[in-house]
Amino acid sequence: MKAQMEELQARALVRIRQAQDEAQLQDARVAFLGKKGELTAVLRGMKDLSAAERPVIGALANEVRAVLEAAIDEQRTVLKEAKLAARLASERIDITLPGRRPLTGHIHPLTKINRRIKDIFMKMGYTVAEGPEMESDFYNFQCLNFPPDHPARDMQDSFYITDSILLRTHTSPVQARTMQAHEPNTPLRIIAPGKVFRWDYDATHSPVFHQVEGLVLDKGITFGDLKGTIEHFCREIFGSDTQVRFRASYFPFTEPSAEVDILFRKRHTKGSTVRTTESWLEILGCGMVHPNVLQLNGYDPAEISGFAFGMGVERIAMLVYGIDDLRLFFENDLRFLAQF
Ligand code: 2NM
Repeated sequence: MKAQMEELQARALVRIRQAQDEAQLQDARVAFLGKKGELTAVLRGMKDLSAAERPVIGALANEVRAVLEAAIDEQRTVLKEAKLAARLASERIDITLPGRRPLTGHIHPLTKINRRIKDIFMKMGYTVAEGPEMESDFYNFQCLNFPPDHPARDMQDSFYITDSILLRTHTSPVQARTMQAHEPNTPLRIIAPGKVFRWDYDATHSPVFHQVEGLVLDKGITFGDLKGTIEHFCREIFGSDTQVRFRASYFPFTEPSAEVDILFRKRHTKGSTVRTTESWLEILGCGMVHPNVLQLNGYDPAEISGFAFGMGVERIAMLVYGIDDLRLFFENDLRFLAQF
């Protein structure tokens, strides 16, 4: 009987120490110490023993039970520690890895150029004027000396809401509104930045684009003031060595009118050779405000003269950043936008 118990204890200890998890440990406990377990069966058989043997075997059985229970507790501790160690190893954080840079937004290239244009004129004493993006035929064309048959008034070229209401095709109506809102003959120095709308879509035209127009009115304003202002602007935005050229042109609201070109240097790299080519590129239109426009908006052309100009922000941005397709500004592809 003693030998049988020793053999039982040895087998039970092996099984307990081989348990890989709590379930296997419970199975081992049930197999040996449970109601139908092996040790329990041995204890049940004690009734057949002699009175002399019974206390000896009883004590031995209790000893075996205590040994097995201690072994089960010990194995449970071993399993718990192994589980924790595995978790710590798998969840270890490498604090020497570089951090992940958060994706921060930034200013859109068109907004940047728009702000630079505004800053240049604000430093020259201009104030910013704003007005509606949906305009009447009156403010968009009539007050600006556009004849009834001008192509911009065509349904094919502009976005009409009704026969007499359209999306503004330039920001000039803001200038007309500003003139009409002031006392007649009040000196003005304003720029009108904003969205404008024309029926056109290709690599260099968008149906929605941005303009900055300017207007200066005072006694004795001359074409020389216009030239100086525009040359200063070009050198601020394109660089101090920029060459500027005025070409005679025509606009309904100015007389005389001019288009302004800058000499643009473009770098070409072909293999290892670098060449620069120069070409004149048109960047804005301007002129002396037409006497009819002054009169239509409450100014006396005998007393007040002035100049006006207008430019496309996308066009300037394309030149400054060397971009050949303006649709990139509106597609919101981060691979493009992140470069500015
Ligand atoms: C341009 C070209 C020439 C212009 C004229 C006026 C106003 F309101 F005074 F008549 N504002 N802007 C003007 C003149 C705009 O854009 C190419």
